[in-house]
Amino acid sequence: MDLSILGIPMDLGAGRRGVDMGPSALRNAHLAGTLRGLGHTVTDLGDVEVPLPETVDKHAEGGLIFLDPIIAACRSAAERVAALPEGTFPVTLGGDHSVSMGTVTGNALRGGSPRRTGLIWVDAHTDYNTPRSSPSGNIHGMPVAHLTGLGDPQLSGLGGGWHLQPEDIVMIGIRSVDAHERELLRGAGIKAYTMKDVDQLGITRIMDETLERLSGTERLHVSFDADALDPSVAPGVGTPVPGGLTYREGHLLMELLSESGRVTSLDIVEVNPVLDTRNQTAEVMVGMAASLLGQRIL
Ligand code: B3U
Ligand code: MN
Ligand code: MN
Repeated sequence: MDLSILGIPMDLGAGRRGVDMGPSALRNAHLAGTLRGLGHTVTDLGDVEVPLPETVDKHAEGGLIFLDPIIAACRSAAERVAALPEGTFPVTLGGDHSVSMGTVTGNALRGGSPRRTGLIWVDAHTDYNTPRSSPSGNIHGMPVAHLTGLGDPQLSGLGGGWHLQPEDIVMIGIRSVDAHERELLRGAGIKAYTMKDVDQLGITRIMDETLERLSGTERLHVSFDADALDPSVAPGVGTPVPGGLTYREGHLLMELLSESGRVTSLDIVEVNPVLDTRNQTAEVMVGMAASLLGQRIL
C-alpha cells in the first residue's frame, strides 16, 4: 500500500502541554521504517503548521479555548488529507485529539465528493462534549460532537455541510464520560463499548459487531487515542484513566481490523513525550499501527 504520514503538532486543544511533540516522538520510534518493513511505500509529508500557544490568543470564545487557531490547523489538516490520491492510506499523527476534526473531514471528502465514512474511536473518553457541556473548555474533549454537527458552527462546519452520521460511529475503550456529555450521548445513536463491555464480551465479539454495524460505509477511519490503552502500557498521555485496554487487547483490535481489509485511514493521537517514560508510549503506538497495517506474528 501507499502510506502517507502527516503530523499535526498541536497541543492547543489539550489541558496539558507537550502533546505537540507527539509526531516527533512517533517518528523517533521508527514509524516510517516499521511500516516500510511491512512492505508498504511510505511518504512522510512532514507537519501541518500549527502556532505555538505563546503566539496566539487563548481567549475562550463561548467556552472554547484557542478556538481560532484550532479551526485554522484543522482546516489545513483537512485540506492536506483531502488532496491525497484516493488509493493512499493516510497515517495522521497528533497532537491532541482535536486534530481528528480535520483528519476525519479530510478523509471523508477525499476524491472530491463526500463518501459515507465509518469512524472507530478508540479512546478512554467519548470526546462528545459541546462547548456548553464541557467542564474544561478543552476542545480535545469535543471532536466527535463537532464531527456530527453539534456545537460551534465554525468547528462543525469544517466539512462545508458534510457531517458524520452518528450510526456510523463506534467507540471502544470508554471509561470516562462527563455528566452532561453522558446526557448528550443518550439517544445520539452512537455505539459505545465501555471497558465493562470489553471485559464481558471480549475484543473479538466487539470487532465482529463493529464491522457488521459499519458494513454499509465506503471508508473506515480509525482514530486511536493513546489513552485508550491502560496507563501501565501507555503512560505518556495527558489524561490517563486506570483500567484501560491491555497491550494484547490493543493489538488484537488492530489485527482484526487489519484482517477485515476495510480500514482506509488512521490517526494516532494524544502521545505526550513530556509525560512519557523513555518514549514507551510512542513505541507502543507504532506497534499498534503496525498491527493495523499487516504485521503478523506468523
Ligand atoms: N472529558 C474531559 C476530559 C478529556 C476528554 N478528552 C481528554 N480528556 N483527553 C473534557 O475535558 O472534555
Ligand atoms: Mn480522545
Ligand atoms: Mn482520551
